[in-house]
Amino acid sequence: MTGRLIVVSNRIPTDEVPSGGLVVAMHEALSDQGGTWIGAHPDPASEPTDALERLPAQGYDKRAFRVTEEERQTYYLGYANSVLWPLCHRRVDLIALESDYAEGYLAVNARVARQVARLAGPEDLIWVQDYHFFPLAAELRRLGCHARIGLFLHIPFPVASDLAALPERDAFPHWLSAYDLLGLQTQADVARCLELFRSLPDAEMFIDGKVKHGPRLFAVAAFPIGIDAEGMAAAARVGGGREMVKLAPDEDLVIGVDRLDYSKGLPNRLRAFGQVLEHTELGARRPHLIQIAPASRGDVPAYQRIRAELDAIASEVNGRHADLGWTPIQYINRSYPRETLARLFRAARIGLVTPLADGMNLVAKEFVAAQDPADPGVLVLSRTAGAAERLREALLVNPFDTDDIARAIEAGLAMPLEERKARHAALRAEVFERDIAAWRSDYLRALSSIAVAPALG
Ligand code: GDG
Repeated sequence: MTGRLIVVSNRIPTDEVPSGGLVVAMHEALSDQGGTWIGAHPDPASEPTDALERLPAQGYDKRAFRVTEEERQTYYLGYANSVLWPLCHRRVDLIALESDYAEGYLAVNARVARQVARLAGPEDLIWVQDYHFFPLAAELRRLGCHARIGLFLHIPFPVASDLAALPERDAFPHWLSAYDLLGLQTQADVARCLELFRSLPDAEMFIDGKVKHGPRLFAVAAFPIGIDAEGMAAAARVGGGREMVKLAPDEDLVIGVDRLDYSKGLPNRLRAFGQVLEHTELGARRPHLIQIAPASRGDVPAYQRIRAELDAIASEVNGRHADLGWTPIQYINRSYPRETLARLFRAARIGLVTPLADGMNLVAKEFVAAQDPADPGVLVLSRTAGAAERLREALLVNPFDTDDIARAIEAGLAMPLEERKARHAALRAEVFERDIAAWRSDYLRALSSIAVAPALG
């Protein structure tokens, strides 16, 4: 690969040892080949500044930009998480349109572009992460940057008709086509992206999958993100998960782990579990749900509402079904070390992953990697999660249909060992083969194979 790698992501680990799937992948890529990682400093700046601050890192260069408190409200909580996030997750009803959101988003992108442009040479590869930076490449091109620039979108590509709700709908395709490579999670995302460009009079599709839009030619492809499967399996093998949560011998653990987000389908999941309890015969093995849901984006009103809704459903189900010495749902709003999650996954009979919409969903893959192949648990997975495109041997459910989820939980609890092993073996092969290292090298190979070429005239 020629040129240096420059990664831009909103989140950047400020400590030397990174954790979390994406952060580990970026760290490994940069440790292998050197380069620079640019991300937002967790502390606000008193006023906007073009200077980047160096962060401690070994083997590569890590730099942070700061946003002001006002920009955190407009760029991050506002445009990124109250406009683009609901748009891409098919919740246009939750889009909050405030006049200063787009202004803040564009201002931060323009500033980060100036910072990146100062560092990037024409041979470098610029790898931009996620919806916080849709307009970054367009800003870089305006500054005369001809380097190869790729975007990887971690969340679903928006449905073309939903884009009508975006005030910047006309600019959106131009933001995208300023990239050389648009990496999406699934084939379904690629289809949605092509549908958008097909509807534009100034776009043309080529047989090799490239798209010409105005003067720009770019590629669109799926790169399903993976996990550090070996690492998860090793952490899970420590075992002792049942003891950790003091399960009674007649209890089967059902586990859910999600950021507390309205896209994750948590209300229907808890209701479906309540329905299962209605059908559980006295004296039978009892399912016990541990739902870990660390709060996120708590300053956004839609997140405050989902939190209140979940509190109410969990206490209603528990109030109805709890007994002396038994609480069926343990609903927890804090986060745990990855090692703890790994042991809980392995102890669980069922992993519940039922988002209404999700780019991929790493928890589904982590649950599979953590299982004991000789006695594996069952993955219940939304058809609407990106992960379902390739994890076909999970029990696939419609996350809008609580009866369907309840039936899958019951089927999972009753599933014979041989069927569990067969399904798990197929899922495991997929998760280990397409792990996070494969994702990174596939993407970077595709980006670096694009010829360095200025716009078609
Ligand atoms: C976005 C897209 C896409 C959760 N609670 C704890 C904890 N986690 C970890 C999980 C998992 C990660 O956070 C969450 O990843 P997901 O993929 O499930 O979801 P998003 O955060 O929405 O991620 C998604 C992803 O980007 C990558 O492209 O798959 O579709 O929405 O790794 O295990 N980790 C720890 N403690 C917790 O309590 N340590």
